[in-house]
Amino acid sequence: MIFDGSVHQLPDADPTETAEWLDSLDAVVETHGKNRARYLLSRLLERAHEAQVSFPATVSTPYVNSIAREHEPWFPGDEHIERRIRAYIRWNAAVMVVRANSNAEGIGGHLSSYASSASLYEVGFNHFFRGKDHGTAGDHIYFQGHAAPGIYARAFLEGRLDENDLDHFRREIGREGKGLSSYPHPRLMPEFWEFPTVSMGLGPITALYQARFNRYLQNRQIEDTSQSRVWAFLGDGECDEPETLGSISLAAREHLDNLTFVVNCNLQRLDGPVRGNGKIIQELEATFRGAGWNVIKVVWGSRWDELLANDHDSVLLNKMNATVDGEFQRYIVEDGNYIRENFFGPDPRLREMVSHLSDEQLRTLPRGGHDYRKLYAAFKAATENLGSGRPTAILCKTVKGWTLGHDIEGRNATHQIKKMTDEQLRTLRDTLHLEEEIPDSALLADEPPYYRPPHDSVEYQYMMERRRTLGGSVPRRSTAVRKPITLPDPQAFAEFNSGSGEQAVSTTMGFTRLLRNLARDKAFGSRVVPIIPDEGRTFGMDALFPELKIYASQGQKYEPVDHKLLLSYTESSSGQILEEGITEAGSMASFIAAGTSYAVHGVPMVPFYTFYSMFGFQRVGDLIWQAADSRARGFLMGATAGRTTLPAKVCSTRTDTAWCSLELFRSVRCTTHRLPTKLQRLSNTELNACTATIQKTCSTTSLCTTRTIRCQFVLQRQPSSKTS
Ligand SMILES: Cc1ncc(C[n+]2csc(CCOP(=O)(O)OP(=O)(O)O)c2C)c(N)n1
Ligand SMILES: [Mg+2]
Repeated sequence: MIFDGSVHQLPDADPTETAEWLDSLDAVVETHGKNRARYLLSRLLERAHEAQVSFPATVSTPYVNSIAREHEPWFPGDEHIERRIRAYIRWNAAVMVVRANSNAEGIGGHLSSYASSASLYEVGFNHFFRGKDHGTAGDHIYFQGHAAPGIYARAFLEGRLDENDLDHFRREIGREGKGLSSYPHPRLMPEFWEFPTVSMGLGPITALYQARFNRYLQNRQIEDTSQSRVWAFLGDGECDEPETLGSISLAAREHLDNLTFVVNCNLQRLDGPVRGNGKIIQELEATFRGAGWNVIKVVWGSRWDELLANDHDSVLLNKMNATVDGEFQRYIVEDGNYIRENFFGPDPRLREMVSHLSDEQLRTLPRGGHDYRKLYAAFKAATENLGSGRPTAILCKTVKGWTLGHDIEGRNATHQIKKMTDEQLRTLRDTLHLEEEIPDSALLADEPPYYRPPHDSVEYQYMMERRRTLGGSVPRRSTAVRKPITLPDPQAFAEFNSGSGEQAVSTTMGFTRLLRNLARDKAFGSRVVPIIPDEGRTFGMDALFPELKIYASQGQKYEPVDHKLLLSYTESSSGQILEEGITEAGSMASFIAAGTSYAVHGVPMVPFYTFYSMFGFQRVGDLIWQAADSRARGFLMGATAGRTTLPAKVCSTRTDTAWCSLELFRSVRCTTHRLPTKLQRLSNTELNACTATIQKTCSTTSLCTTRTIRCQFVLQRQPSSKTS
C-alpha cells in the first residue's frame, strides 16, 4: 500500500536519522509487538498534531471513546435529578404510543428509537440547546423524526402540552386537526416544530445548509448568527441515504464549526442490523474524518474505563476492534454468561479481566450513548470546537429499545413494536424506578397513566430553571419578525412596462433583469438570495456575477482567468449569489434555509432558485415537498423552459411533465400564468400578478414556482383547500 508517495520523491535531509527512527520502530514491533508499536505511533501523531505538524489525516481510530476519562470535564448538573426527569419522559413517551395503539389499532408510532436516544436529547435539553427567549434565534435543532414521542413527552413535563394533547398523538381527526403530528412538521404544528425531518436524509442535508446559511447571513452582515449552533440528530440507518452524507465535504470546506451531527448508532434500522458484518461507527468515523470533520466517538460507558485501563496486552481492545455489529447486537439479547463465554471467554487473559464481575454486571456494562457524563463531555467538546473550522460528528453507540425490556431491546422487530403488555409496562416502571409515582394500583386502570411531577417538585423546578437559563423551551417555531422586510419600490418593475421594443428578449433574460433590479432596490435588495446550480451561464445569469458577487466564505484567493472581462467570475465573502455547483439537493436545501429565515431568524429573506428544469423535477421534487412542509417562502424558477436561446434543448425543455409532477403535490395549488415571448407590453394584470406573488411571498406563507416563458406561479395552499 502506498501511504504517502511524496516521501519517496523528496530528498531525505538526513538518511542516518531516518534509518535510526525506522530501526527503533522495527525493534519495538519485534520485542513488544504490533499493539505497542501502534500505541507509540498514535502518541507520536498526537504530539505532531499538538505541534501543528501537518500530517495526512488518519481516518480511523480504534473502537474506543475519543475522549479519555481523564479528559472528561466536570459535570455541572445534578445527575440524580436529571435521571429522574429522564425516567418520567421515557415513561410518558412509551405510554403515549401504547395508548394511541390501544385506542386505535394500527395507528403506529415508535417506541424504540427514542428509548435509544433519550440521553442524547436530555443532555442537550438540560445543558446545551439554546431557545429564543434571550432575543436571539437560539440553536436550530433537527430532531430525529421518529423520536418525536420523546420530544412531546418532554413538552408535556414542561407544561406545554397536556394529557389530552398526548392522547391525540397521530390522531388529529376528532379535534379539528389539532393533534400531535406523527413527526416533526411545521405545517401541522406551526408553533412547535421548526424543521421537518422524518424523510430519511432530508434532515441532515437541510441542517447542513442551514449552518451554511447562518454563516451567509453573518458574512453579509444581515444578521448576527454567531451564537446559533445547528444540531442534527440522525439515525445510523439514515446514513445510507445519499442526502445524509452526500454534502458533508461542503461543511468542512465552509468551516462550519457551528454544525454538529449527533448520530444515534443503535446498530439497527427498521428490518435488522445496519452493518451486521461490519461496524457502522468505524465506517462513519472514516467517512466524516476523511471529509475533514471532527469526530467524537462515544462507544463505551464508564464501567469499561477500568477494564481498558488494565488492558496491558491490548486483548480487550483487539476484541472490541474485531467484533462485528451483528455480534454486539446479539450480546444485548443474551445473558451475562453468554457474554462471558463469547466476548471475554475465548482468550484467558480477557476472561481473567472480568472474573470479578457477576453475569448481571457483565450484561449491564453500558454503552457510551447511555452514559450521561460521557455524552455531556462529547457535546461540550463539540461546542468548544467553535473556531476550529471543523464541523463535529458525535457517534453514539446505543441500544435500540433501551430500558423497554428483554422482549423489545435489541430485537430485530423492535422498530415495529407499538404495544406493550401490562407485564412489560410493569417491568418498564420498575426499570425506571417509578414505583412511587406509578403504584401498582395505577397500572390496573384500563390505560397506563401518564406522570407529570408537580410544579413544586425539585425535578420540575430544576428542569424549568435549566430551560430558562438556556433561553426557553425548544422546539418552538415563531414567526415574529425581528428585522422586517421592505417591499421593492414599484420602480423595480417599471422598465418592463415599456417592453423591449423591437428587440426580442427571452424571458430567462427578462427574469435576470428583474432579479437584478430587485437586488438593486435600496431597501429590499439585500434580502434577495439568488441561488443557482452550475447553470448560471445557461440562464444568462453570469451578468450578475460581478455586480452581486458569488458568496465564498473564504473570499477570492486567486485572480480569475477572466478578471479583465466586464463579466468576470467574482467571489466574495459578502457575495450575494449562492452558486451551489452541481447539486440540486444542496441548492434546494439552501432555498429552504433562506425561505424559512423569516421564522428561524425572524429575518425574512427572499430566495430565487433558478433550477435547471431540463430534467423536470428530478432531484428538486423531493425537496420542494420538504420546502412546503417547512413553510418556506420564495421563488423557484424552472429554466430554461419552452422556447429558448438554446435551440437544441427545445424539445426536452418543454417539460410539461414537470408541471404534471407538481400537480401531484397535495399541498400546492397550481395556477398557470402565460407571459408573452417578448417583454413587450406586459399587461398590468400580468405585472400585478408578478408583484402580487412577490409581495405574497414576503408577507404570507407561500412557495412560488415560476417557469420562465410559460410562467407558472404556484402558490402553496392549506392542506384542506381544494386543488385547482
Ligand atoms: C426516505 C425514507 N425511507 C424510509 C423511511 C421509513 N423508516 C422510518 S424509520 C426507518 C428506520 C430508521 O433507522 P435508523 O435511521 O437507524 O433510526 P433508529 O430508529 O434506529 O434510531 C425507516 C426505514 C423513512 N422515514 N424515510
Ligand atoms: Mg438505528
